Amino acid sequence: MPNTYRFSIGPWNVSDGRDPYGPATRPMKDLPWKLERFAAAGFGAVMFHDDDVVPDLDEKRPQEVLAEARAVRKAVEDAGMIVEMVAPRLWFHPHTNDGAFTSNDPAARRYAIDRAVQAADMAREMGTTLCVWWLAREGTYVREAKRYERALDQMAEAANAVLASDPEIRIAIEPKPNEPVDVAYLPTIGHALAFAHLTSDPRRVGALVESAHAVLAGLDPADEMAFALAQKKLWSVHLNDQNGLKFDQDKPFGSVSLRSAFDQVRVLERNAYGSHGECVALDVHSFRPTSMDHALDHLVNSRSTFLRLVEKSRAFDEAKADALIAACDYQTLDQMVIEHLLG
Ligand code: GLO
Ligand code: MG
Repeated sequence: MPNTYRFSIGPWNVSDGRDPYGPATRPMKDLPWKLERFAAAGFGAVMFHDDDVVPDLDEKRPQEVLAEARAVRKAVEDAGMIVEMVAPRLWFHPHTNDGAFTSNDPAARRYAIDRAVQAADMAREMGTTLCVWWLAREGTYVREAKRYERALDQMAEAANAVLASDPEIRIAIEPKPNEPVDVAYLPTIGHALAFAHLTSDPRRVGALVESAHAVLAGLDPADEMAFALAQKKLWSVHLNDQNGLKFDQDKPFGSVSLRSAFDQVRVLERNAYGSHGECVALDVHSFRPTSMDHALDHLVNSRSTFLRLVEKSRAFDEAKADALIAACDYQTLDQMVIEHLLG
């Protein structure tokens, strides 16, 4: 049976266009506006940061936070979608200036653990067992300011607190090698999956591969996916694209390297990705000059490129490719892939 895919997007993927060098270029829209358009555009799932669900959650009591989370779940489900995951935003609050789980300030570390546990509570309340951890500030600007071994213990302590809070909760680590930190502690899928074994329940600590982050690490996104898939630990993907080693670009899927996008789709297809409920999430951003009339185009276009590449993947002449591989005729194989994508 061919795979069918469920696509997931997040409220932050429709932004007001501000960047570190300039102000908004579009109006900021609220969550109801976004959910209505996500559903109308045919997306099946929504991913959330904890404070996308409940703004100002630090000022609210735990029961209030969960009640608001239930209301957002209802809005998502009423619109015909599901909640894919909840991610604690551990990089905005003053307590996370020096890192969250690995801050040198014990009060800040406590804050980060409490917030990660609360995000897990919210996930359960919203009908998902998946928490995504993009460990934005777990790394260093000044290497001598921290000890890597201690940081690993601190991150494991945080993971253990979340795992202990609910027997079904799972953590998918989204590695990224740099930005905002200079050097991240968990830069690749290999690091993330090895880290899982430092926690109290390695089976419940897996990974999310973001295409752009793999490129920033100098790695092949398809290989990063294959590595996690081989261990049944690819619990989500953030498909997008990235033009070389510079700031994180979150370009539309396939917009830089169609061939790399094809290889990513091919590995997902080959491994029946999605058959255990995993979503194809698109972590893409609009180009800054984009107008409101085109506010969702980067998402719709990325999905359409993905689906076209699924067709390309299914139509790829595997027998012919196998014969070329057996003959070690990689020159012809290379051109066969190019012709297939051009065709
Ligand atoms: C940034 C990340 C970020 C995460 C999101 C979910 O580089 O890709 O967008 O995916 O915060 O945790
Ligand atoms: Mg991402």
